[in-house]
Amino acid sequence: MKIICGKHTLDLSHPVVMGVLNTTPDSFSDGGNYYAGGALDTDLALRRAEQMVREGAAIIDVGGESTRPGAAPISEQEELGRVVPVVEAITAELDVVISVDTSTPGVIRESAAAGAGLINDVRALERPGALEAAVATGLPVCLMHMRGQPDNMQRDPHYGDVVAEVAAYLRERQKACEAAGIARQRLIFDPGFGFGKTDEHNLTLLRNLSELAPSDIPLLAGLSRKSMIGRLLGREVDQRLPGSLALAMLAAQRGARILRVHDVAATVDVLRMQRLVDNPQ
Ligand code: 9MG
Repeated sequence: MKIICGKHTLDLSHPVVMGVLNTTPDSFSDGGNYYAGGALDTDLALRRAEQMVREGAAIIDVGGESTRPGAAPISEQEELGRVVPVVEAITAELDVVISVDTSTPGVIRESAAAGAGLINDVRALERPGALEAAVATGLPVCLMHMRGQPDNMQRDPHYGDVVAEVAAYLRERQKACEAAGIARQRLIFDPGFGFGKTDEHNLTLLRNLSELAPSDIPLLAGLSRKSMIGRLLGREVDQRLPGSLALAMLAAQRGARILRVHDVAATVDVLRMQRLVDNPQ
């Protein structure tokens, strides 16, 4: 299974790691890391991207708008200023697929022009103009399921059958994308762990991950350091590595082809061990 991301071809015959690079001042686990004197320092962000590539990340996911529960939206100008300079710097310096975590049409367009190879949209291209912007770039898109919006999504989420409802939503967004001109071969599905879901919803989705996408559409799973781990194990954000690694491996065993993580080196080791066990030479 391969996916063409601009000038790169991503081989998904085995699970790969997407390293998180949040250029927000306020993300839940790595917010503010690339700020100096109150301003975004592109060089600090580039150094972190470089480190993640050295550690084995196949994709760097650059995001300028926080999507943690309770986060408030920001203006397009603000988001452009947090994302595009970092995409330009990585494009100039590193040979890696750059994914842009955005729902904003202008950010989709300008990031693609700056060298991004993948659009990662937690709103599955539902923001007005996002679908058209994504079509125009020709890039692949990760369609994620979210119930509600970041500022209200964790207020008592309900489902009749969470697996069926998430799968149906992703299928419906697939059809909208195909009708607009984004081929099936350019789509990635993501159940959106923690986005309008209780811990039990998240666990049920993980148990049934392989049911959420047809076999030719790759699945992305983002579980790293999420608050579910904090609640289930009683761990603060900086104590969630073991829980994150266990969930990454469980997701890979259930069919995830892309793991979105903060701790790249450790996750790459876990996936390498899994591959050695599951694919004896
Ligand atoms: C931006 N972002 C935060 N969590 C995420 C997740 O679980 N999946 C995707 N695709 N993006 C996410």
